[in-house]
Amino acid sequence: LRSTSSVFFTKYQRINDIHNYLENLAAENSPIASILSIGKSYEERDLKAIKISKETSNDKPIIWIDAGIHAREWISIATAVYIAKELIQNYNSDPDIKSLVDTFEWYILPSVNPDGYEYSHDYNRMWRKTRSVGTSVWGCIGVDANRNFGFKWNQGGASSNPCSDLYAGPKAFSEPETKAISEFILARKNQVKLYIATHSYSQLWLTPWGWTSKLPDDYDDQYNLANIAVKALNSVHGTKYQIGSSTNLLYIAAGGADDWAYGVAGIKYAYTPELRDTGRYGFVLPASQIIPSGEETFAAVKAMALALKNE
Ligand code: ING
Ligand code: ZN
Repeated sequence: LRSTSSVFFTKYQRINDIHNYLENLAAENSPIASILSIGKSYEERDLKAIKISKETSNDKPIIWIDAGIHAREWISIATAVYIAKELIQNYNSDPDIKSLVDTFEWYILPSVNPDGYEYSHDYNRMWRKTRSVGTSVWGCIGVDANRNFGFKWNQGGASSNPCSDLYAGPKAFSEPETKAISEFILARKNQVKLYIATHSYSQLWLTPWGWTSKLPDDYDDQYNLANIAVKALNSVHGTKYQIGSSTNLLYIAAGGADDWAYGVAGIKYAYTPELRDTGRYGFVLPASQIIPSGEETFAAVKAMALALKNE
């Protein structure tokens, strides 16, 4: 890789620089990586993902990782790019990673909400929602994309008020960003074995459900795989994560991505990791923590994938 890559993770990059980094990563490693756009954001930015796979057949099991659905959760985006880099750069040197890239098709979408991400750099560091312009008489903009998925939509922990930070939108999948993810996943739903929607902050490895305090039938399996993730994560820098359902550890919140992935797409292992920290810096996590967060989160994802591979 070019020397620019060594400084890439020393700051929170803008969306164009992230896209350029991914393009270079793929171009320089074309046998195992390629770029795709799964759609466009409201402001017509590409929803750019990197596919990491050794092409052997068309129906390999899929691991999906996204991040940045909430604009201000910058560490999730940087960490997702870091995970892509690790998978690619260690393919030849780490036999476990080689086996994971040979076994799975990985799709990593670091910025689900690029419009909001750019807005959070230029105008409001605490922006959470998309940037879609609705019909609100108050002139309020944006939808909480993690309340916009089409499962139990707007049935709790979401708002019908366009000025709320938890606005569920005028209807399920009103946002081009959530719509694009749902179409991409549904077209491959029988292949997707692991769905990870990365957020920050709180150091939690969340499982479904978000819409109810009841636990799903698969909770024991979901918990056990999360436990493998959190143990591996902890072994890197000692960072502690808790495991539990979103409702039980946080609050009721219907219309989230992991509930939809599990409840509609039928993906048993659907998670929402909430990355560093526990509130000292919150969303404004110093850039010096990008690499440690990347290292430990990659260890978690790698451990999960190895466990699934051997399942
Ligand atoms: N937390 C998540 C949120 O969207 C969550 C918690 C996870 C809710 C899964 C619903 C489903 O509120 C953050 N930090 O955004
Ligand atoms: Zn979030």
